[in-house]
Amino acid sequence: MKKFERHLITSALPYANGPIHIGHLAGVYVPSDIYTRYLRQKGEDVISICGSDEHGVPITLKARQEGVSPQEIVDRYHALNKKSFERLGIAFDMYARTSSPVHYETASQFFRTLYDKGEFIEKTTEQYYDEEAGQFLADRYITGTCPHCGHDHAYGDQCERCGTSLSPTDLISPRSAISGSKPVLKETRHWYLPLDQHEPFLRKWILEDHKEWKSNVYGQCKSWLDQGLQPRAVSRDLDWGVPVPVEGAQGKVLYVWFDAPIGYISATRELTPEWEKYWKDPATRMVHFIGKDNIVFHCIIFPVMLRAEGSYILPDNVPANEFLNLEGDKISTSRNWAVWLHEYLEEFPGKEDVLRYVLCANAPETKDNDFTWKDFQSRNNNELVAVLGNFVHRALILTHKYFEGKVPERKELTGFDREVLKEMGLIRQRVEKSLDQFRFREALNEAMGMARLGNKYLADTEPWKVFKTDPERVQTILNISLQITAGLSILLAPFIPFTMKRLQDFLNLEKSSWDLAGSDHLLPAGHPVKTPALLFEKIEDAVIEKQVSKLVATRQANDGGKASAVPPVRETISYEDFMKMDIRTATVVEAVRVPKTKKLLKLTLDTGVDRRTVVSGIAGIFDPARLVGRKVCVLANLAPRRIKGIESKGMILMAEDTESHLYMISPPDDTPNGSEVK
Ligand code: B3M
Ligand code: ZN
Repeated sequence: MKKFERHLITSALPYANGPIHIGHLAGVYVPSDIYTRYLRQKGEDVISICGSDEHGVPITLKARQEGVSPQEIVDRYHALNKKSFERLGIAFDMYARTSSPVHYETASQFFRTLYDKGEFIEKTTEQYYDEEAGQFLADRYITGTCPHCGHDHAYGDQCERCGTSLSPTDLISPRSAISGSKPVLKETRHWYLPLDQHEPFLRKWILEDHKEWKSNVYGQCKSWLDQGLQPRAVSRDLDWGVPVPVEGAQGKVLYVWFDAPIGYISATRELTPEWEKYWKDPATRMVHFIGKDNIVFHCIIFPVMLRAEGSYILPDNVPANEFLNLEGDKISTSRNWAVWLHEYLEEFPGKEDVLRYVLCANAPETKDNDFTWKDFQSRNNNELVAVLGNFVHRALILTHKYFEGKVPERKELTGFDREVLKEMGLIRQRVEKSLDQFRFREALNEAMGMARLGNKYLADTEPWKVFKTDPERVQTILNISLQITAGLSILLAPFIPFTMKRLQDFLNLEKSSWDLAGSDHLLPAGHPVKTPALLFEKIEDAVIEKQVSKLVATRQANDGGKASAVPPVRETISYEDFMKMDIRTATVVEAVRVPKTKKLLKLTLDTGVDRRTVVSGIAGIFDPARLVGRKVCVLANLAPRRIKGIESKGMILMAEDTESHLYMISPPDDTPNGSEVK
């Protein structure tokens, strides 16, 4: 690693439209906190920045749903989330908010600088407008059918099923999320950041200079760059946000993704008058912790903004995680499918570290992962209680039993002793190496290796048997065991800080800087240690069953709501309208994945009329090999579209249930290709 003088750690600013759940924690906040604590323990100059993202459509939509003002929503969730983070020991130096005056000033100034430098282009385009609500429909204010996969509830900025990023005019049969009405197109003027002009710089900066970025991050950037960047609007017609600081821009605010990352800067300004040294000195190392859905904003758009401004540094790394699921299903705020942090803190008092531990041990670092309550219980009982807690307890209790609670002197060492002492140093190095590469699960596992080592050492040396015949030998054994205990209290402190603080208190350990962790002389002979209490307690089945039944109830409530959630029949159309659709039966003759996409398949169809290519967003549910030979229905006269550079002619018909599960509409196998469906 290059030598930097200081570190600026940022964690994605959560929208203040709902509480924090385990998905947020595992993806962003637990790893960023571990990393920050690690650097602090190493004595580095580091600040950790976060805060509430209080603008954007998610906030105003939530306010509308509840019939309250956006301010009321952000006040509520800012307070709740700030407190919850603190209680989980997520030690931000600043938890700011993007509604603060400092932020308004910083964001306006930033926009103004880019504007004055001529970094924007201005464009008038037609955008959807809700005449009933008297409002333009940006981003999530508009929903409709995804042109790529046919998903019925795609948003104006993204289809959550196939992951494609969209603009509102891509949507088929768009609807206003406010009134449900059909929007009209109306002209409006906006400022755009010409990302395309920065492409050569980005290609070099990311693809050549940052090959060390995590492969999920690097890969996503490469695919964006390979597709070619477009100018991106940085303003919106909304009344909630930072006003565009330009004359004649009434009713326009900065796009939330323009102002939110500037929130990192304003939060630093609120923290320290020396904020500029963290943002403008190339000796600062900036690291953004985010979830995978935020990669493009932190790796492409924000760096372009910073560079266009001219006086700021760029991030050195952007360790993004994948998503955490809950009991096999995608975490969802609207379906209440989550473990909420504030509820956990109430229901599991004193078990903050258990959650931190489990979320790190099972973090979705390289792929999506699943949280289950069973796994939570077994990690607590089999790892924290049985391995870590048990070892520490035995070492301290035996010290009290045989040596009045004082660290005994180390006598002659055996070969095994020497090996164990050497291994301690190696473990520290391995933990450090993993942390430096943002491999937190691996680091935690390595650190727990020190507890496993301790347990093995005690089991093999059996001091409780040896004491009768050779008390001197037991002095050495317990001395070494206590050194391991002290080492653990340092190595595990970034991961489970509350418990390791208790342990350091039992040990009367005063110095706990990182570099001491592998040392075999942390506790001198004669040093007193306290009588320990248990570090962790077993979690009984009943506790877990209660949590599981809560989720079962949620699932039932969601399923019960299914009947009413079936969308109402759309407006009446004429027979002629229907007959405009030319739906044919066809056979899939070839199916391959579209490279660099997760959901898209390129299908070759025999339609009886021709052979044609259709791109369909069904790779998530169908194995391409098993599609070949299958009969399908295809909307054959749909205007062709280019998807990922492939011309797609038509759409495969699928049925979709209220949970967005897809079912293929398959005619019987003996239906001749080219038959008309009517
Ligand atoms: N609030 C989006 C999100 O929570 C957003 C992050 C902003 S970071 C500058 O996914
Ligand atoms: Zn889609």
